[in-house]
Amino acid sequence: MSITNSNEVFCLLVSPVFNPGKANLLMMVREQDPPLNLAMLAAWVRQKGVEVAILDCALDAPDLMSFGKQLSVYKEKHQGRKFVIGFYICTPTAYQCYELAKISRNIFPDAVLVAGGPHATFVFNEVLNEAPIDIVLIGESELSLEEIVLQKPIESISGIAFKDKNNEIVKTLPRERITDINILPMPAYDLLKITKYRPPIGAFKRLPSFMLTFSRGCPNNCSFCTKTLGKNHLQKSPEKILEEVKFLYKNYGVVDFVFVDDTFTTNRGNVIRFCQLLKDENINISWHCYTRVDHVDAELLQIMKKAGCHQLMYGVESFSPEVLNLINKNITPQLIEKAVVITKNAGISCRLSLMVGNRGDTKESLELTLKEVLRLKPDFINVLIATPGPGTPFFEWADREGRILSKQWDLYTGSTPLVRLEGLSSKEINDFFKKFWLRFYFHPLIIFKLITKTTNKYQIYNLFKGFMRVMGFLVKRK
Ligand code: B12
Ligand code: SF4
Repeated sequence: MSITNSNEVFCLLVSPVFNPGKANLLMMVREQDPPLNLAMLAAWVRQKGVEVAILDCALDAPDLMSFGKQLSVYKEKHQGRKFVIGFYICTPTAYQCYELAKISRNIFPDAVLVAGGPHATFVFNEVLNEAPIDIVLIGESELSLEEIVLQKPIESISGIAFKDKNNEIVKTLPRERITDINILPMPAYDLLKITKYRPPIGAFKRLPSFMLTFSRGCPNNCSFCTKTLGKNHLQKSPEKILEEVKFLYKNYGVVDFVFVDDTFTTNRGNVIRFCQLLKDENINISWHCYTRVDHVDAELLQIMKKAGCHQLMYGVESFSPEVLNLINKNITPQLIEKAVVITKNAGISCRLSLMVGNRGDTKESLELTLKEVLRLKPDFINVLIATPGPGTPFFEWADREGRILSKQWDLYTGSTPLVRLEGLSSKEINDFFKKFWLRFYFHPLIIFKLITKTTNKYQIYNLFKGFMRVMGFLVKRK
C-alpha cells in the first residue's frame, strides 16, 4: 500500500448513485446533486500536484456494470500509475459503496481504496469489515487525503482508521482541523459537469442553478443531526463566497444559487457584507439558503431580499415545545412564527423543514404541528420521518434503549419509521407523514399562492412535476 511518487499517483473520487429504487420521498423532488465534497477534496489534492478526477456515478455510471466499464477506461488511460480511489459514503448509500469498492478491487488489485463522509466517519469499523476499503478518513479529510496520496507511512497519518497486519482495526490520533477555511482552494468545479446539476424542485427560481456550500461545523446540538465536521462553525469570507459565485456566473452562466450551508446566516456580518458585495458587483443572481429561525431578523432579511435572496428554508422540525426540547432544537414556536412572518414580510418565499416521529412525538404533538403549519401557511414544506443516523444522539438513545427497528442502512432516507416510540406506532408515523404532505399541498390557499407566486413557465412546469411525483409516491405507499 505504499506510493512512491506523487506524479505517478492518480486519484479518482467516486460519488455513488443515490438509489432511486428505495423508498425515499425526497428523491421525488430531487433532480441531480453535485458531489460538492469531492470537488473540495479534488481541489486540495490537485493543489498538491496530484492528478485527480471525479466519477459521479449518477451521471456517468448509473449501474454496477457501467461503473466497471468506466474504471477499465481509467485503467487503460493511466496505465502503470498508482491509483488511489475514494468513495463518499453517507448512510443510505453505504451498501452501494461496498459493491463499488469490490468492483474497484477486482479491476485494481493494487489500488489504495479509501472512504470518507458521514457514514464512514461514524461506522468506520463496519466499512473496513464489509468492504475491501484500505483506509477510512474520519471527519474533515483534506489533510489526511493529502498525506495518503503523497505516500506518508500509513501509521503516521492522523484522522484515519485502517486494518493492520494482524487484521486488527487501528484508529490513529484525531486529525487537526483546518481553522482558516479561506485557505481552501475553490472547489474543482471544472471537474464537474456544472450545467447537468440541478437543485431540488421548488428550491431554484431559474436555470442554470447550482448548489454551493461555504461553511463547516455547527455549534448547535439537534439530536437527529449528523455532525461530521464538528461544533466549530467556520465560514469562508464574503469575498471568497463572491469569488465562487462570480466564477460560476461567468464561466457557466449560473444565475441561480442554492447555498446549502447548514445555517447560512449564522454570521450576520458576513451575510450583510456578501449582500453588499453582490450589489457592488451588480451581478443579477437569485439565491436560496438554509438557516435557523433564531438566526434571522427583519433587517437582515430585507437586505438579503434586495441582494436576490428568493427563498429561505428553516429547520423547524416541530411546533410542540416538548418535542423541540427533547430534540434539543433550542427554539420555540414563538420564534418560528416570528421568522415566518418576517420572511414573508420581506417578500422572501418561506420553506419549513419538518419531521414526524422524533423522540417525544405523539398524535397530539403532530396534530399541533400540522395545525400551526396550516395556520402560518409558509410557501413550501418538506417533511421527513425522523431518522437516527449513526453518530447522532437520537441513534445513541434509540440503540441504547433497544428501539431501533432496523439497521438496514439503505432504509435510512427519511421515509421509513426506524425507531419505536412510546407515543406513536410506525403505522401512525407513516400516516402522519402522508397527512402532512397531502393536507398542506392540497390546501386550496396554498395551491393558489403557489400558482400566483410562480414567475415563469418553467417554474410552473417544475412545481407541477414535483407535485405529481410526490403525490404518486404517497398514493402508492401503503
Ligand atoms: C449539501 C447536502 C446535501 C445535498 C447534496 C449532497 C452532496 N453530495 O454534496 C443534497 C440536498 C442533495 C443532500 C441530499 C441528501 N442528504 Co445531505 N447534506 C448536505 C449537507 C448540508 C452539506 C454537505 C457538504 O457539502 N458539506 C461540506 C463538506 C465539506 O463536508 P462533508 O460532506 O462532510 O465532507 C468532508 C468529510 O466528510 C470528508 N469526505 C466527504 N466525502 C468524502 C469522500 C472521500 C473519498 C474522502 C476521503 C473523504 C470524504 O471530506 C470532506 C472535506 O473535508 C450535509 C450536512 C453537512 N453539513 O455536512 C447533509 C448530509 C450529508 N446529508 C444527509 C442526508 C441524510 C442526506 C439524504 C439521505 C437526505 C434524504 N433523505 O434524501 C440525501 C442523500 C443524497 C446523496 N446523494 O448522498 C446527512 C448524512 C447523514 C448520514 N449519516 O449519512 C447530512 C450529514 C445531514 C445531517 N446533518 O444529518 N444533501
Ligand atoms: S440540524 Fe442544523 S442547527 Fe441543528 S445541529 Fe444540525 S446543522 Fe446545526
